[in-house]
Amino acid sequence: MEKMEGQPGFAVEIFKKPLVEAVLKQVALVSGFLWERGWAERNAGNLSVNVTGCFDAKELALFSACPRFDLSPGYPGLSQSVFLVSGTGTRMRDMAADPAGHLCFVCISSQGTSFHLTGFEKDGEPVMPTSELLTHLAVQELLIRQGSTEKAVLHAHVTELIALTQLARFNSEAAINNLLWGMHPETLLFVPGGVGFVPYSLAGTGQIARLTLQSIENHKAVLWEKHGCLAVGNTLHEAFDILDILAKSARIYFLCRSAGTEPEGLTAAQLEEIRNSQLGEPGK
Ligand code: 2HA
Ligand code: ZN
Repeated sequence: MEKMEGQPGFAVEIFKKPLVEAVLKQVALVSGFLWERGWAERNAGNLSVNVTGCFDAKELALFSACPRFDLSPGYPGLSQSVFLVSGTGTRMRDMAADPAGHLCFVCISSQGTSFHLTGFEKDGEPVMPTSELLTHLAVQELLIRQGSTEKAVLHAHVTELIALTQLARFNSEAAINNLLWGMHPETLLFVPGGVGFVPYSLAGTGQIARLTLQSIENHKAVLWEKHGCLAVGNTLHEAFDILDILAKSARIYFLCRSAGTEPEGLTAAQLEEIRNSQLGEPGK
């Protein structure tokens, strides 16, 4: 790893850009929500936001002076894109108090086969990107390929959703979406494309990145079996909202089960009526 010498000045400058500061405010709020909900124990969860639009061509060129790290696989679709990425080992509750101190800028090279890194140091070491960087980059590349306006990717350990994936009967897209949509009208309204289901894979691996990429193509969120979930949004708030709505459905299910009963769920006619209403966000 190359030293971060000479970089703090650049990092200080770009963290102060008004558009970047606006993202930092969102990071602080959303990471605080995750901690308060119990969805981010220890260093659980991570996030990335595409902030390429905050930089002009001259500023983008300055990243090439920052330490460079190889990327495998390459992400040609991310050429010259810049992301704010949560630091590996970072606690969400610490990031809520000091977002800039727990994030780093990742600027992808023109070939997409490496990235330049800048940010502050934490405990004398540079803040390095999350262990789930491969998943974040794969999803961010997909969003660009789809021409999506979505710029935020959020992974969290949403307890209620993890619990659902522990039940084998919900380990399919059809079964889990029927359950989630049936528990509350807003779930179908705001997550009309449903969630994808990613079978258990080791955290931080290329495999979980590949499976997530396949699964999220037609969804705004995916569940990672026995681990957590990941959502995309125009902003971090939007990505959080998706997880929050899904968690509410899961909670209603478990509350009914705790009361000793199987919930009825919305009827097919009720779901159809919601589908035909115009109130929801357009699905993906
Ligand atoms: O960032 O949640 O999946 C820590 C994790 C890994
Ligand atoms: Zn995780």
